[in-house]
Amino acid sequence: MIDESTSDHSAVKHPVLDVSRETIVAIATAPGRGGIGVVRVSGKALLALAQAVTGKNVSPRMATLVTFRDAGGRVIDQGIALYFVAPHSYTGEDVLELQGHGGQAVMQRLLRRCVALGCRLARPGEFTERAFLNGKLDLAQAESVADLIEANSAEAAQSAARSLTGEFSQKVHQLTNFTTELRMHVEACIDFPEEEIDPADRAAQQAKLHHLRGLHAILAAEAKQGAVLREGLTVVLIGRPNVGKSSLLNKLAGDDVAIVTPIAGTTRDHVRASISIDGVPVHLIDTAGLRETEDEVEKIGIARTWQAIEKAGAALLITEAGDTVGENEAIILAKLPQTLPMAWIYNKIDAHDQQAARAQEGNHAAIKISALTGAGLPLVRQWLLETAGWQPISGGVFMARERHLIALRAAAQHLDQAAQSDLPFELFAEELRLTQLALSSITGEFTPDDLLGEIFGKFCIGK
Ligand SMILES: Nc1nc2c(ncn2[C@@H]2O[C@H](COP(=O)(O)OP(=O)(O)OP(=O)(O)O)[C@@H](O)[C@H]2O)c(=O)[nH]1
Ligand SMILES: [Mg+2]
Repeated sequence: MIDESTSDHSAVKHPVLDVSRETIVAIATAPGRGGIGVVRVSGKALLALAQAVTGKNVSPRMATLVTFRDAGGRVIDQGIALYFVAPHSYTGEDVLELQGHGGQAVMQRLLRRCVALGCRLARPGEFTERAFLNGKLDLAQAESVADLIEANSAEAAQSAARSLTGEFSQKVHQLTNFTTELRMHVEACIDFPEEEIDPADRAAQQAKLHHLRGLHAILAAEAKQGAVLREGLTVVLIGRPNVGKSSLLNKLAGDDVAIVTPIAGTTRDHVRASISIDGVPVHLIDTAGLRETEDEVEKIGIARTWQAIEKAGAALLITEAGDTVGENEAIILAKLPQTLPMAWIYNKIDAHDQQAARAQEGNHAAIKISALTGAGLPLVRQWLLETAGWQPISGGVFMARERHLIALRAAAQHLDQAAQSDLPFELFAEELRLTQLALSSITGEFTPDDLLGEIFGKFCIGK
């Protein structure tokens, strides 16, 4: 967005660009102060724009030291202009990068200058959308650009980078090509009566299908792990007052995020902390202790606890070592969603002379810990990773989204259908066609416009 409060006099009445060409501009660097800030422009024939802003003829792919000036000739900044000629640029169009000093006012003035010269402010993700539309990236790669920017752990960044370089897409293409090959083989049989088909042909097709399903299963497992790295797990810490929920949150977060006191009913509002366990983002929510109360504020806190439980992916139900989960927690347990994965945490083992341990109690993992000393915390972290669905796999992980998992699941279903014994060739071929369709939606060969809008709309501006 242009900050209207930034006053300069760079607005000119006669843009040098033909607006219908839709040249877009945005500040590509993060808001705030930085050593360098970049304004990026993408469109057609940007030399005139470069000349107007810098007063120089910039050469393609050369870093040119220039002075950026407003319409009145006043200096905006001194910096570097970089010009990339289509199609050898990020977007596949002509791209001009104006690198100045990374101050908000400087960047805003440079941006306003470009807009005054006929550029339009880019929508979120529009540079990458153009890259996709111009065939520079496929859809899975384009999505990984946003995932890479958003990655909060080295593991998430690494898996997004693998998707960006096209490793994930290549595997999807490999599966699609294999499916096409098999489909051609099957379709070649459609025109012949069943009795004329060599049984060896059928056997060869089944063998190929078996191989295809094996490849698919590996890719689906890798993608699922990628989705875990991206989405992580939201966990609520619940239990009666004073059992040590806030203490556990603080210990897991490695910081005094929540107030801890011996007074029951200390935590009233949610306290959140996001941590990374082996690169998997885990969002912890400490809640108000659940009990009957007449205190108005505490009542609201307790209502919020139940709201948090509804949205959580898992719960840690905390009690004191020496107590039995179930008796005191009966009311809480009765109200919890049946499907919510839950571990029972027996806290304060230091005060009860017990050892850290993990066991199974009925359907639940039971973990003995001390939030005070940290004993047993590795067991809690391990349970959280398992519950998030994290299983480190040897081949590495691709950053994948729910959309990709849905497509891979659809492909798996069609492959399962195709594997039914004695399926007529027409139906076999049709299942393979549907498999192809599902797979190619991942890389964006057949993707509806509204889906594209949704994907790129979630990018940051300038990317
Ligand atoms: N000995 C011992 N004391 C603990 C441990 N964990 C927490 N405590 C103490 O228990 C008291 C309550 O801890 P909190 O973490 O505030 O408990 P809470 O469950 O968040 O309580 P509410 O917010 O009131 O619901 C504090 O005095 C803590 O120091 C532990 O592992 N060992
Ligand atoms: Mg608390």
